[in-house]
Amino acid sequence: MAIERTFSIIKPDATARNLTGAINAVIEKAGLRIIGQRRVRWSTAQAEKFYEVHKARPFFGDLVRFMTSGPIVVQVLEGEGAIKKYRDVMGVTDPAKAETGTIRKQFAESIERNSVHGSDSPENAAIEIALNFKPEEIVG
Ligand code: 3AN
Repeated sequence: MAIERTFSIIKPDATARNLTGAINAVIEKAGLRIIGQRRVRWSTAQAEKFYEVHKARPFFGDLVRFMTSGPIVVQVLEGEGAIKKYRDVMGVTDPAKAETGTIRKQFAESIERNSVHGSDSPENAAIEIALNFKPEEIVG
């Protein structure tokens, strides 16, 4: 398995509950390295662009409102098979179905307020990283 980079977001439900450090501890314990990190607040336009693929879904409006409701922490994570590894560490979308020890099982409030995002493919990881980070902000 090759060294990969993936894009992560610590979502507003998690920053509101002061969980950035606790989530980063799970990430680092899993062997993923945080090589880029910035706390930001997205505009509606930024959230709509990021979640463009979900535009037709019934939850799109609520998702954009939620993702712009407070600060988020955007991250670049690096490690062996980082994309799948981080998806495993996050747990599935619905925290009620997530496995013990995953970030979503431990911290998520609901299917929408599910604490973290992680890229689902190498193509999307590259797109999402480029959308959120300048090359010089990533220090591997
Ligand atoms: P994941 O984040 O696990 O890859 P996606 O890409 O299917 O899940 O969904 C993107 C985001 O949209 C989720 N993280 C969640 O916040 C929200 N979402 C997904 N499905 C639902 C749903 N059925 N109801 C409300 N929000 C949802």
